[in-house]
Amino acid sequence: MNTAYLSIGTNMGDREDYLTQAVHALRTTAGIESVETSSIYETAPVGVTDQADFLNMVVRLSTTLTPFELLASCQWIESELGRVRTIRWGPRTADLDILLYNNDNIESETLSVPHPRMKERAFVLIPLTELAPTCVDPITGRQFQEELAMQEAGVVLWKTTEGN
Ligand code: A4P
Ligand code: MG
Repeated sequence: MNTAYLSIGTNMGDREDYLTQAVHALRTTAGIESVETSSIYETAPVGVTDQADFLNMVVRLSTTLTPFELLASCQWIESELGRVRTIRWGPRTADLDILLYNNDNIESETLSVPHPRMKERAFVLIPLTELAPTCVDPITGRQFQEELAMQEAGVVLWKTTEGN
């Protein structure tokens, strides 16, 4: 069994209902065995800032799906929930992104895991660390909690020196 974390975001229509529907769709997807949910957070838009506030949450899955199968399931759920892809980073009924898949590091045309922008985003890190306080970034080996604390303090890791 594999463990994956997804971020779900929505800023159109009945936002809570879209989150409920997305979680329900995940729970009824073949190959997804369990779905645990963070709290729901209301968040200011990042990227294109001239749009409505989002509701965001993170879910933890136990799954037999491969990362690419999971991506296909997320995209299917997005389309079922009526998402129309128009503006990148623009309004959406539901956006499901894969944050982490075990400790895998995947770099392909269609899939990057860990999600490349997750560490800069409090709307991801706060629900993620609520659900998984000791979760570690598979690339840096640091806890996401530390990343969040640094971000909140306006401190950016510039270079590691390995103590020498
Ligand atoms: N893709 C690559 N890696 C992944 C991954 N780990 N998970 C590819 C999911 N998809 C991944 O995504 C574009 C392509 O990314 C897909 O075809 C897939 O093959 P998309 O969902 O079609 O487009 P998008 O979501 O508009 O773009 P992107 O780059 O995923 O946007 P972001 O970075 O996710 O930003 N502000 C707040 N407060 N809350 C939000 O939830 N979300 C965004 C979206 C911007 N601002 C936000 C929020
Ligand atoms: Mg996306």
